[in-house]
Amino acid sequence: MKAGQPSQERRFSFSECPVGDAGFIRFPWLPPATAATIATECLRATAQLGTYVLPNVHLKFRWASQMLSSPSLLSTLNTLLGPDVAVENTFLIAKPPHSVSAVPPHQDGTNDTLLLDPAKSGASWLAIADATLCNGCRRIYTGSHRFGYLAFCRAARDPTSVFNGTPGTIADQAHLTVAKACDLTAGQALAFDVRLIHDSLSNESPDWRIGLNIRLVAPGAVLKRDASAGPMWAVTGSSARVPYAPDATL
Ligand SMILES: O=C(O)CCC(=O)C(=O)O
Repeated sequence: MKAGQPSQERRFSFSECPVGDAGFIRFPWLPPATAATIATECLRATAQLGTYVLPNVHLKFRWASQMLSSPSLLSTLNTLLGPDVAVENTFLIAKPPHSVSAVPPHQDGTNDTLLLDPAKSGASWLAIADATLCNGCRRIYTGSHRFGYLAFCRAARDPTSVFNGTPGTIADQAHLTVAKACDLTAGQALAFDVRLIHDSLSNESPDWRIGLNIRLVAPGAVLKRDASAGPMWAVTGSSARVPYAPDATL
């Protein structure tokens, strides 16, 4: 793919962005008290599993699948994406206090194994604990969804980071515009265009920063997806599952 002009992108006009021109909206997802209870579960899970990054947490934990049935979330999804919406992936990140824990700039709708139609998909980020610039909240690059999908690459591993592995990022950093920090209180969320470039900085505070990222798809949104990516979890529409994971481990 050439930076800025993948062939698939030419099929999408900018006006098809489900969240409107800004590329993102804020909405309330959970009551603060529910978020506080879930934060406790998240920290228990990270301690038990020995990791700060939990992929597809909704397939593993009942408390995580239940978050996906929040009435506020479902009505936001129906407004943005129509009656049939499924979760393609969830990704929970807990940043410990005073940790090197930055996430490099990337777009959620494309990586080396995935391509989502931006007109039929969206991403959301839920603050499970208060998120501030100091503790590593989500930052968005304002208007960057207008670039379309950009070439994807793997960043070098930072040996000082609490995260293992080589995170995905955009190859051409010249596309980075002005980063806007999105402070959220626990229970608040962002819904954003899957092309919107975003990142987060390290946690420099004495508190945990806990957030859940989800990718959401309407019918026909998935243009490429790895066979090993796990089942998609329908949350609204006729095939929606009850919010209980049969393979829950907690
Ligand atoms: O939780 C974060 O700080 C960033 C996570 C993120 O951007 C993602 O999972 O796509």
